[in-house]
Amino acid sequence: MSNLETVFNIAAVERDTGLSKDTLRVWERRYDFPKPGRDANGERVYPQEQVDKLRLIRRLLDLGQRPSKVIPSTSAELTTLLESYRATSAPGTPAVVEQELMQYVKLHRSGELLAALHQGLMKQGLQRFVAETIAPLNEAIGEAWVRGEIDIPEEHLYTEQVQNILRGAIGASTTSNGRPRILLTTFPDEYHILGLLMAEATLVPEGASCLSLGTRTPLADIQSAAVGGKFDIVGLSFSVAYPARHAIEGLVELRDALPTHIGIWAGGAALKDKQRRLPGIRVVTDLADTLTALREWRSVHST
Ligand code: B12
Repeated sequence: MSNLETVFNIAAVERDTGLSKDTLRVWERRYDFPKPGRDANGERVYPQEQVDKLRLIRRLLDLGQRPSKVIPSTSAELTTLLESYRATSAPGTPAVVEQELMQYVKLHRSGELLAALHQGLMKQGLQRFVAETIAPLNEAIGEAWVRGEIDIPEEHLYTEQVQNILRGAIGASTTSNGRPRILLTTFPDEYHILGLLMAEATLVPEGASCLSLGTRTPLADIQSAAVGGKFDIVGLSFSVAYPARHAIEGLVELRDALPTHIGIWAGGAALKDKQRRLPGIRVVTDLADTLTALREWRSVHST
């Protein structure tokens, strides 16, 4: 390795690729890739082209490819494979507003993003803003990520600003003592928070009381918070990235752990078409269905 070549230590590679140090070391042993050199202290250093290949691998794993298949391939082969995914997620014709918001995300213009989101909220009102602007924008962000147009920092920037705007608007439309009382959270491996916030933004203007614990709550804590806080419903969110089998197992376990008078609503793309496998749980397919679930609950509990 020439001295002039740029190299990265393992912490930098972890940060850049999202692959943990442990994963990098295991792959090195198991697949003979990556193949780091060593610095003067004997610490691993990775050349740029290996880091580039690791980034391609990370993206393909996120799309469901297996390490044993992608790691032995060349960077050129991986790029071709990634292209085939990109071709199937070609951009539709996003609305002008969506295009403008996407540009702000890509250019890290968070102030302008926030202002444009705020304007959309003012024009549409909270429920329509969430259903008609944020839901399609999530899709567009996810697709731009598959095409390699944005990366984790841009996704974070996007999520932060959407959270800011939704939290403010939810706070402003909260009424006290509304029913049902809904506890919102996700299971421990689910980091995606926007589904929860979108559900809350849909329910609160209807007079429901929501308490969000944010993401990643252990099942035992969900159970004790729901019982202790006298909630009517526990609402959980599962993004499309969440393995449906785990979601079902966890939900069945939670159903058993909760008294029957506490309902469970489970939403998010991971549970599409899974209602049949979840007796005693209301699978919510989208935001319109969230309102239907609310109406159902109120009609059953009005007496
Ligand atoms: C923002 C984002 C991130 C951010 C999240 C930040 C945060 N704190 O939330 C970061 C960068 C951290 C991230 C991480 C990851 N992400 Co991500 N992410 C997204 C993005 C753009 C939005 C996610 C989101 O919150 N969606 C909102 C959800 C939950 O919407 P929904 O499932 O359609 O649900 C709707 C309704 O059902 C209803 N609803 C949802 N929940 C509930 C609950 C109740 C009670 C009710 C009533 C209603 C309701 O509301 C929604 C409105 O339409 C999506 C794109 C997308 N299409 O969703 C990708 C996406 C989900 N992520 C993806 C991936 C792969 C990942 C990572 C694995 C990447 C990685 N290697 O790190 C990790 C996984 C982290 C984890 N363990 O959870 C993929 C999943 C691909 C797949 N098919 O599996 C997606 C689809 C991007 C893509 N196109 O490839 N991500």
